[in-house]
Amino acid sequence: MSLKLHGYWRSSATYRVRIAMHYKQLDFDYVPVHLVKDGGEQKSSAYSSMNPSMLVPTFVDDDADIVLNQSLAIVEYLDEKYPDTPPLLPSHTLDRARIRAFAQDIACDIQPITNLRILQSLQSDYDASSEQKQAWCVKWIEKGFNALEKRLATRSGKYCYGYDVTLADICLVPQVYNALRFKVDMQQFPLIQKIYDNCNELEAFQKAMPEAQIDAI
Ligand SMILES: N[C@@H](CCC(=O)N[C@@H](CS)C(=O)NCC(=O)O)C(=O)O
Repeated sequence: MSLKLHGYWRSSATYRVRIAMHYKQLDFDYVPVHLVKDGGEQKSSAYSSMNPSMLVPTFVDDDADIVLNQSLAIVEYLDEKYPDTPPLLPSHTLDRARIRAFAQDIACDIQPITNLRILQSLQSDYDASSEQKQAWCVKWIEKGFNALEKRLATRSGKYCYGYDVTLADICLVPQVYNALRFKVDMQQFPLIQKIYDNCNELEAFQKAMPEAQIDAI
């Protein structure tokens, strides 16, 4: 198959792209990259020669000789490349900017500080315990979610931005999945929880769930 997504079942950045690809009903091969086994396959020479950032996901289109990293860039590329599929960004400039800002609140300001290599560094460089690492994640996710909950109070409908699925939902759902893993008390965030539940009723979100992937353990 020409389209490939290299990723890891529990990686929230990979999860974003999986949702987008299923939502757009694109055929693709999912290629697992184990982030922990043998020190992490993302650091292998085979993977890092394709993606020197040594992070997942990496999107590959063999037919077009395209290799892309960064989940938001990949999703926006797919949105533009396949205009006959359901859009993930609206046509109105200001709406697009607001949705990108919401997505970046998650992808730039929450997820990166709770990423695997940050947690590994907290442990190896600062001797952080498992409890301290978990507390770190809960702290930054809650801080981010407090802001998102306020934003949703002004603009959400069934989904983050009105009644259509957008890039914002594609970022929110994997971040909530992470929050649940780290045992964040979601009762504090009723709108986020409601949108998470609404999205997960859709087939594309179900197909993209970590537990539905071939590398899930
Ligand atoms: N900003 C990147 C983030 C990529 C990222 O952080 N990926 C994580 C998994 S969600 C990863 O590969 N971690 C491996 C590591 O930390 O060594 C994107 O959106 O694609």
